[in-house]
Amino acid sequence: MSYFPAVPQIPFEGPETDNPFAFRHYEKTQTVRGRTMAEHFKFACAYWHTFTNGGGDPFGGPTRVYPWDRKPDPVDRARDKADAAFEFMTKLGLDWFCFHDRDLVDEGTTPAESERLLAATADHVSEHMADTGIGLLWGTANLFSHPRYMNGAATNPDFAVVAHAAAQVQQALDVTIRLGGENYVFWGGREGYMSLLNTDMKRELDNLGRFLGLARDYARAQGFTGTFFIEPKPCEPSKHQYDYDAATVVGFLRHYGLADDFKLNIEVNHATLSGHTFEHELQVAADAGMLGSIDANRGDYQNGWDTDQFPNNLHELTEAMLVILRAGGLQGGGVNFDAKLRRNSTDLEDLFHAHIGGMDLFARALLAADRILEESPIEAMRQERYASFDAGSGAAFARGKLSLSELAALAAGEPEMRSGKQELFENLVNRYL
Ligand code: XLS
Ligand code: NI
Ligand code: NI
Repeated sequence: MSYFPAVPQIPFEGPETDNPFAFRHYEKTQTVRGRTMAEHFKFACAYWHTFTNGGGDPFGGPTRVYPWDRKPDPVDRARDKADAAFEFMTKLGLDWFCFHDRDLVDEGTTPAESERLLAATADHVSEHMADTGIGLLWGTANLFSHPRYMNGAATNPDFAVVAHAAAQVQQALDVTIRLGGENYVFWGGREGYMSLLNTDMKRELDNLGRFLGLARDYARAQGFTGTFFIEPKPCEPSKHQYDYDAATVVGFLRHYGLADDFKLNIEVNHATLSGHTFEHELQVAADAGMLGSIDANRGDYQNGWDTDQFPNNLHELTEAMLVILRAGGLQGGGVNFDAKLRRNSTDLEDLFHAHIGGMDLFARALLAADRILEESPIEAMRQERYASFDAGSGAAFARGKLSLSELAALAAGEPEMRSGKQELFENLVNRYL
């Protein structure tokens, strides 16, 4: 049975096509900088937004009832969902997917029952993976929806809840490993606080660092060789989340001895919520050698929450692709569409339009960024701003050869004014859009 009978396999037809079910720019096999577009991006479908999200919001219930979400038995429903998911990904040419444990199948009433439900679902999912060649980019545990996690999971002040979180993470790691997952993600929506009055922040952070180390040790002992990612977000649902932004997480990972095994998964809308640009967060991660993966979406300029809209700003994405290309690409991860349809987009086909648009936009941004780096003087202009550190005393300083007094003795006359030329840099980028 087909869940999307009206939608054909999505072809690449080029920029001139009028076909809404075709790619205009994303051509899987097209090579840019020695790698195919498919290799650059490793586009992934987010199981939660695409197959479990009916469009409910705090003011109203779902507007979409999915045909794969009807049967009473949880494993039957989970199988139908997987059938729909793999049909959808195959038609789009999406080679990867990501899930929370609870997206695959409902939670059981005990950890043992949850494990049984997950295993039964994984049997079916792994058949689809073998048939289609679609891979698991990352798995994760939903440690934020269940009421038991209202005060946190690994950072909960109650040890009984921390133990429960461990049982859940262990099972999520098991299913990720069983399905050949390339990476494993931690996003700590409840790992933070609502009020500092009742919170011992240091104790909670120590527990979080310890918990992540235990998860790593367990997964490594099971043979998992992939990367662990932390996904920073400053707030929502907690007032303050410990994984506030990329710089905070880099410091945390180094402090708790996790820097060799963990990298970052940078989400666009989380970056903007933290008061940074997406490219800033990417650059911080890249400079730390921790640019692992990205969650693609966008926020809303007027709203202060995680609206998770599909990407559609070419200019912003091109600036991001400049950072990613300069960094040599993503380390182990890919581009996961952590984005959802608007509540009033109620046709099943809208799921296709959303992903086609996002994939095409990334392709355009990649092509533009590549040309900017290859054809424009931007790299040379940026380097030239720092040329005084490349030779003479500047180079000696950069190599750590000067004391403060030696450096101070080199102060002579008022330095010449040197323009930052921001507008010229901006014009260079715009020429390629
Ligand atoms: C929520 C997060 C979440 C993570 C996975 O804001 O983006 O969806 O990506 O837990
Ligand atoms: Ni995300
Ligand atoms: Ni998010």
